[in-house]
Amino acid sequence: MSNETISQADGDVKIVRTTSTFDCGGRCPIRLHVKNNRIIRIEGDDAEEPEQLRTCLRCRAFRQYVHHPQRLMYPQKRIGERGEGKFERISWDEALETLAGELTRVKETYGNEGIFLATGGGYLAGLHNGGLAAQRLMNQFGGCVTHYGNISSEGAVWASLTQYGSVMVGNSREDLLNSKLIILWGWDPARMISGTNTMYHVIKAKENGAKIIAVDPRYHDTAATVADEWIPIRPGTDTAVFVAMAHVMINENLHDRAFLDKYTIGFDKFKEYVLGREDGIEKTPAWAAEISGVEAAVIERLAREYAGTNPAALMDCQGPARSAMGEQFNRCAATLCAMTGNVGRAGGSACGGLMGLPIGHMFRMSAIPPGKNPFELDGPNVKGTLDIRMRVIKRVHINKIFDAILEGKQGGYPTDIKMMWSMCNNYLNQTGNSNKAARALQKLEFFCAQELFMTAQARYADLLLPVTTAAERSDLTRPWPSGPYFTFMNRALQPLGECKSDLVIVSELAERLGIEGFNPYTEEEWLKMFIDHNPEYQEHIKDYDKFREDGIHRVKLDEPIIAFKEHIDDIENNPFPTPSGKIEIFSQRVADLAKPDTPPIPKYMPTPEDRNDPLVETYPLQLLTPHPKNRVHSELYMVPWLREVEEHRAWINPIDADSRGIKDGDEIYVFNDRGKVAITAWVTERIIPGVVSIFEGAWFDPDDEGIDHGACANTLTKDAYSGGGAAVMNTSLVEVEKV
Ligand SMILES: Nc1nc2c(c(=O)[nH]1)N[C@H]1C(S)=C(S)[C@@H](COP(=O)(O)OP(=O)(O)OC[C@H]3O[C@@H](n4cnc5c(=O)[nH]c(N)nc54)[C@H](O)[C@@H]3O)O[C@H]1N2
Ligand SMILES: Nc1nc2c(c(=O)[nH]1)N[C@H]1C(S)=C(S)[C@@H](COP(=O)(O)OP(=O)(O)OC[C@H]3O[C@@H](n4cnc5c(=O)[nH]c(N)nc54)[C@H](O)[C@@H]3O)O[C@H]1N2
Ligand SMILES: [Mo]
Repeated sequence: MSNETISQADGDVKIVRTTSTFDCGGRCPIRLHVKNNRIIRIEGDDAEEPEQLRTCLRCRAFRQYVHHPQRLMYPQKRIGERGEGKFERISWDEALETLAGELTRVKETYGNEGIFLATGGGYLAGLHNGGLAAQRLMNQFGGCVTHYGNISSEGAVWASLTQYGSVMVGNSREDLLNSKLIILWGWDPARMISGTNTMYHVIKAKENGAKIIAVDPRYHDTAATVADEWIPIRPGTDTAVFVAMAHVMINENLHDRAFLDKYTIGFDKFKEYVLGREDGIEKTPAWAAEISGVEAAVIERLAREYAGTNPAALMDCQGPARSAMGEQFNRCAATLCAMTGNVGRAGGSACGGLMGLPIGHMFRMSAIPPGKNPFELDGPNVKGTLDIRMRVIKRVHINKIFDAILEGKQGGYPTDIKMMWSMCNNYLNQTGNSNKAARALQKLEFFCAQELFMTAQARYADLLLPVTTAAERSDLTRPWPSGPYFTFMNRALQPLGECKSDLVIVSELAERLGIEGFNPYTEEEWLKMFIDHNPEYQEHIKDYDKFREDGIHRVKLDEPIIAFKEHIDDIENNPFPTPSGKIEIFSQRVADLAKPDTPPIPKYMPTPEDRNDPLVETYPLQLLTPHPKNRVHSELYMVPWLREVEEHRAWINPIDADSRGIKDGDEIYVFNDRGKVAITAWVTERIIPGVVSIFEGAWFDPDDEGIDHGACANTLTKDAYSGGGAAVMNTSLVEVEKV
C-alpha cells in the first residue's frame, strides 16, 4: 500500500499515491505513475471491496489536465485591450512587483475597501489553499472586501440551520442499504456524485430490494440506471408538491404524531397553512398538480407510499434549492422527514440538501489560522476553516460581486471596488449573468488572476500568475459531503514551467509588502503540524507515516453514521442545536426577521421568472443548469478525453423542438434579455416540455455581436439571490430558435 518505484531501462517510474482537489465533493484515491516529471499513467484505488473507492472519470483523465498544452506556464501581463486575450511573458520579479504595487496604490488612494479578494472552490485542500493564504495576507495588510454566501448551497445551509441548527444532515452512504424506499428528489449522484462511492451504494441498495423513485424535470443518469419510476416535475414547484403530500398525510392520518410531538415545534402552524386555514387556500393534490404538472393521483400515491414505507430515505439535493425560493425546498423536505419519523433513523433521512457527514468533512479541514505567527499566536485551535476569523471590512453577496463592482456605493453597495485579486474561481463564468460580469471586469482599475488556464475570466486579467496543480504539491484534503476518510496528497511532480502554488505566491508577495514571518515553515512541517494540532486527526490518525504512504486513512465505522441519531435517541439530554432544542418546523428566529420572502414555516411561493411570470409570453421556456459529469464546473473543460464523454448540448423536448422547426443536432440560439448562447440541440424526451437544460461550466466565449459560442449557462442566468441567500441559477426564462 505504499508509494513504490519501478525501475525501467530508460528511467525509474515512481507510483505516487495522491488525490485530486476538485470541488465535486468526492476524493478519489489515485496512483500516479511518474517518469521524468511526467504522469504517464493513472490507476485508481487498490483496496478490496467493499472499501474500495471507485475512481471517477474526471480523476482518470487527470493526466491530460496536468500536462495540458494550454496550461499557463509563466507570469504574463496584458498588452491588448482588456478581455482581448493578448498577453506578454514577464518575470516573476516584475509580476510580484506589479501586484504589490497595485495593492499598495489602491490602499493608499482609496483605502483597503477598494481591494476585492475573490476566492473559490478551485482547490480544496488545507495548506496550498489560495483563498486562505491571500485572506491571511490581507488581514495583515489592513483588510479587504470579499464575498459572503455559499454559491453552491446557501439555500440548503439556511434551511438546515433553521430547521436543525446544524449543517451535518447526512447519513453515511452505506445506510442507504437500510432503506426500503429511496426518493431521488432533484438528486442525480451518477453524475454529480455526492461523494466518491455514493452511486455504488445506491446500486447496492437497489440490489438489496429498495424501490427507487426519481422526481426531476430530467430523466437523468441515475434515474435511467436505477429508478423504478420517474416522476417528471416543473422546475421550482417541488415545495407545492411537498405541501400537498403533507395534506394527504394529515387528511389520511398517515403522519407520525408521536414523533412530531416529541421532537418538533410548529407543526400546528404548518398544518394550518396546509389545510388553508391561514390563507384560505387548501393545499390539496389538485392545487399542487396545477402548479407542478404532477398529477394529483400521483401526488397522493407518493404521499401514501412515502408515509407507509418504513424506513424511507427522501434525498433532496441542492439543484432545486439553487433557485428563487430555494431554501423552502430543503426546509419543506425536512418537514416531511419529520412527519414520517425518518429523522435520526437508520434507512431514513433528515433532508436539508447538504448530505454532509460529521467525520472528515471539508468544513473541518485544517488550515493556517489568520494570525501572523499562527501556532504561537492563535494556539492550537486549527479546527476548521469556518472558525477562522477573517478581517473582512465589507462584504457583498457572492452572486452580486459584479453588480457591486459596476454599481458601487451609488447602487447601495457598501463600497466602491477598484481592484480585484482572484484565485481558485472562474466567477465570470460561474456566477449569474456573465455578460454583466464581463462589463464589470472592464471597469476595474486592476485585475490580477492566479490561474492554471486562460479561462473565460482570466482573459480579462491585467496580470496572470501561473499556478501549480494538485499533482505538484503535498497537502491534506478530505471529501465533502461523504466519506468518512482523510486523504494525504503526496507531491508527484516538481512544479511545471514557472508555476507556483498560491501559498508560495502569496508568501513571496508578503515579503515584498514588508510582512515578516508569513510562511516560516516548510510544506512538510506545516502538514505535520496540521495533524498534530487538529483533534479530529488526533482521534483517527495514529500513524502519520503510514497515512502519508497510503495517501488515505479510512475511518472504520461499526455502524453507519445517522444524522441526529443522538438527539432522537435521547432528546432530553441531547437537544437539537436550535433555540427551542427541537426540530423547528416553525422558526421564531425567522419570524423575527419579518421578511415576506422567508416565512417562518416552509411555504410554496411564486417567484419572478417562474411559469406564472407574465414574461413567459416572451420567454416561454424554463432553463435548468445542472452540473456536468465530464467536468467540475468549468474545470477540466479543456481535457480532450472528457470532451469525448459528452458533447455540450441543450436538452429540449420534441414538443418544444418541433414547434420551432428544430431537429436533433441543429444549431440553436437560447436567449433572453441577459444574453444569447449558440449551442447544438439534443432533442430528447429525457426532459419535460417547457424546460431546456444546459450544463453549467462551459466557457463563456462571446463574439462581436455578443453571441456566446461557448454556451455558458450563466450567459442566461441572473445575478440574484433568494431570501435565504441561495444563488438563483435554476429560475430563468428563455426562448429558443433555430440558427
Ligand atoms: N448556472 C449555474 N452556475 C453555477 C452552478 C449551477 O448549478 N448553475 N453551480 C454553482 C456552484 S454549486 C459552484 S460551487 C460554483 C463554482 O464556481 P467556481 O469555484 O468559480 O468554479 P470552477 O469552475 O471550479 O473554478 C475554479 C477555478 O480555479 C482554478 N484553480 C484550480 N486549482 C487552483 C489553484 O490551486 N489555485 C488557483 N489560483 N486556481 C485554481 C481552476 O482552473 C478554475 O478556473 O459554480 C456555481 N455556478
Ligand atoms: N461531476 C461533477 N460533480 C459535481 C460537480 C460538478 O461540477 N461536476 N459539482 C459539485 C458541486 S460544487 C455541487 S454544489 C454539487 C451540486 O449538486 P446538485 O446541486 O445536486 O446538482 P445539480 O446538477 O445542480 O442538480 C441536481 C438535479 O436537480 C435537478 N433540478 C434542478 N431544478 C430542479 C427543480 O426545480 N426540481 C427538481 N425536482 N429537480 C430540479 C436537476 O435536473 C439535476 O438533476 O455537485 C458536486 N458534484
Ligand atoms: Mo457547489
